[in-house]
Amino acid sequence: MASEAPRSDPAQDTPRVTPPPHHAAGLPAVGHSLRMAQQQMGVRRTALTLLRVNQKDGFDCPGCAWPEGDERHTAEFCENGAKAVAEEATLRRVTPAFFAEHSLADLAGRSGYWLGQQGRLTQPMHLPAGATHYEPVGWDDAFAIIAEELTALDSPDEAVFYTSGRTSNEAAFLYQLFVREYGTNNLPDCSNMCHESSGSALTETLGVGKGSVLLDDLHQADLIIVAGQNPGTNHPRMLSALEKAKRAGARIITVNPLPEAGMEKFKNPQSLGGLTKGTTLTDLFLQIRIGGDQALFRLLNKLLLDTEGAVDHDFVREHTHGYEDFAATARDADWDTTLAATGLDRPAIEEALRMIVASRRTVVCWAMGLTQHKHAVPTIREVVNLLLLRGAIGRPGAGVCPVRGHSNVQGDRTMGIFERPAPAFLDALEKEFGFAPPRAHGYDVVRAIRALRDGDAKVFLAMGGNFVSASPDTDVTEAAMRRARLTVHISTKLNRSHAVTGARALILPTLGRTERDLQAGGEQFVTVEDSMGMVHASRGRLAPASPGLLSEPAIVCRLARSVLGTRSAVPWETFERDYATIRDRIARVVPGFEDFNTRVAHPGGFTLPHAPRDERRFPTATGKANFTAAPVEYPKLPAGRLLLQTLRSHDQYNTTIYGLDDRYRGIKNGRRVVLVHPDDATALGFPDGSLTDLVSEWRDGTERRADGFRVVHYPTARGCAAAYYPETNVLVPLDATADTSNTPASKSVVVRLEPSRTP
Ligand SMILES: Nc1nc2c(c(=O)[nH]1)N[C@H]1C(S)=C(S)[C@@H](COP(=O)(O)OP(=O)(O)OC[C@H]3O[C@@H](n4cnc5c(=O)[nH]c(N)nc54)[C@H](O)[C@@H]3O)O[C@H]1N2
Ligand SMILES: Nc1nc2c(c(=O)[nH]1)N[C@H]1C(S)=C(S)[C@@H](COP(=O)(O)OP(=O)(O)OC[C@H]3O[C@@H](n4cnc5c(=O)[nH]c(N)nc54)[C@H](O)[C@@H]3O)O[C@H]1N2
Ligand SMILES: [Mo]
Repeated sequence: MASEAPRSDPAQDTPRVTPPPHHAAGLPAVGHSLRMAQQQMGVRRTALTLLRVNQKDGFDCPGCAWPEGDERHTAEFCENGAKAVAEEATLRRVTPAFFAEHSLADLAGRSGYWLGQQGRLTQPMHLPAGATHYEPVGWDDAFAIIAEELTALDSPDEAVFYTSGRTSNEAAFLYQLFVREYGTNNLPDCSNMCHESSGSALTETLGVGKGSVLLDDLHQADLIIVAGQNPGTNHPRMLSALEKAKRAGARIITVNPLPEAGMEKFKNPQSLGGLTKGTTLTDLFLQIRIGGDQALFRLLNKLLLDTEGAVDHDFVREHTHGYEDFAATARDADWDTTLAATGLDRPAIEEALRMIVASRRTVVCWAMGLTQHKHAVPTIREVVNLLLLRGAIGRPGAGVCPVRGHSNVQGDRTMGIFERPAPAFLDALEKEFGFAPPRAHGYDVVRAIRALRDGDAKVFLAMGGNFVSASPDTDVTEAAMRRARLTVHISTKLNRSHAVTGARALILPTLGRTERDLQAGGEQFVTVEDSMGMVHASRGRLAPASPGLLSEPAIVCRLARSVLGTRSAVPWETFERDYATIRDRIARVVPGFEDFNTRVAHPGGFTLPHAPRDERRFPTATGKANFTAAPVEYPKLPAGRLLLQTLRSHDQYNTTIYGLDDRYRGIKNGRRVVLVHPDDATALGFPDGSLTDLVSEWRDGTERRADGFRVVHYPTARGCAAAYYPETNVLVPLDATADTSNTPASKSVVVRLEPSRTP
């Protein structure tokens, strides 16, 4: 299979490589973000906009889901938050004239970077069947087209409704309400590709699929383990929390195949000290092989069991279930397997053990490095086992901390964006709105792609995101999308999903976080939930990018009226006029949101209840926190192969490319690079700077290819390689997913290097 997706602009993709720095942030970061922001927004708008980010009366940063503390700095954003804001608040515009000039074929031949650089969408656009160009369409006509296609389906289950993670609570609640009243649970979301493994593992073991720590817990921790995460780039404000914890005496273990600059040393741009010295964050760096984490945590658990006084037996007795089975299995863990799986040496693991035993309050943070593997769910369960042995759940300064990606991805799930909704949630919807929601489970992302591929789904609608670029197996996904009768995208910016369409397509442009949202009932605000279950208001101040935009809640309300007509039992017009009326309903349907409107009026918002954290109550099947004992797995590589992880550069937000540099890894002006350990690269015959094609091998014998990558000799763990997503999504087989969570295993792709066929 060869990819049809365009490569990044070859003329621009000429990587230059220098040794990576050993620290993150500080003054260069501030300068870099201001330059990018000013290119998009100009000087005055940059200043006005950035001062509103994450202030209590401002808007929630559309960057990541890291929480804001109670004391806010004047500039409570980071370099990458500033880039996310600039990307949205840009002064560049995509107008109907643009679409008249650029055919669909032209757009499909452009890189994602180019598409994003064209600016904000301004008008609804329609691609009629057989047309070569998108044409302007009125909002009412656009909704009528969707209604026509949805009504023509044999079953509501032939439609798929995707959600990305920036959508507000209000819009998400309305969206799932519309979709369920229409008649399906086909609500895949970006979470399916992201923290689904965390949700699966935590729900089963602790009874709540969310993190159990608050920001203050990190500040109070004795030990923080950061596994499979690159906060210097993806959650820069987390570094401030780690710095604060360190100042209070915490120690930090970093588990990662790559030495990431942010975790080495951090120069806080928001304190004078940060402009000079910087804090060394990591005390112990475990440079693990990709996919070795379950084995590592299993051995640590065995060693804890063997260490006098290391197990919190009172906690285990009172609050857990399954200890005996787990302990019997864990005692079988052996050094040889662990050293092979992890590539670590014995003294390093023994040092980690000493640090864990010495810590009363331990937090484990993780992100995509743990969630995107075949055995991701048992890996995260093993992390939970460790914390349970130590009694480190529901104790101040201790707990699980899955660090979420999109700024409201956690809130969207809380609002019911889920293909497998809990019966209690559906009961509450039914009681509140008087219709019977469908009970059968819907498609997640991977199943939705299969359904489109096989002709079982025919209409695809996306609330945000960039489905074709974010999903695995690009060629399969694009072919699946092209089989649809209608594809619809509610978006702020142009992306590849607008260029790879069904027979007909619609682009519905919407307001972003930064913009004022004026409805018939006056100026509105929306709410979001961060990675730690804090809910707060977000209020945009900028004038909308175009008078042709509608807000996400307004789009859902009008769409619902158009599709459901008089059949609907829901007061869509009232909801559109005044979002407080939506919050009143959320308060009655979603536990933890009682008195929503009153409590969200409080500056800074409120914290959702979390039974394990608040009262050491575990709403699991057994009523206790569950130990689990899965067999240890780790990727085994055929000779001459590498295990490729697909990850983010410093200049991107998922599929949105801000620029071609990855400053913290010393890479400039190019994205088609593959980082390989010098000894591995040399043994395979690839000198530094040589050109290679990446060929992924899947167990069914199929091969997938991405050509023209520059080999960069880089100090990653042996046997491992790293290259950027989404260029490498073409290599991730659709069927390569995590057990239980079905998350694409985009951090463990078996590849071989071949001398490049492209010049
Ligand atoms: N600026 C910016 N911010 C973002 C995003 C962005 O693209 N840009 N994306 C947002 C989203 S949606 C998300 S989900 C998060 C993602 O945040 P991260 O999870 O930090 O993102 P990745 O770039 O995928 O980095 C994965 C990290 O895990 C490590 N890793 C890979 N495999 C393994 C393994 O097997 N074991 C261990 N221990 N480590 C491993 C990699 O070396 C890397 O450091 O960031 C969010 N924030
Ligand atoms: N190989 C590989 N694949 C991966 C990953 C990986 O690590 N490796 N990571 C996975 C992860 S963690 C995630 S979360 C997914 C991300 O998948 P998605 O969430 O689908 O992708 P994004 O790139 O975040 O979506 C960007 C688009 O969202 C739209 N947008 C931005 N803001 C708004 C808004 O406020 N409203 C609306 N309606 N639209 C908006 C813009 O049009 C923009 O082009 O990708 C996954 N894919
Ligand atoms: Mo994510």
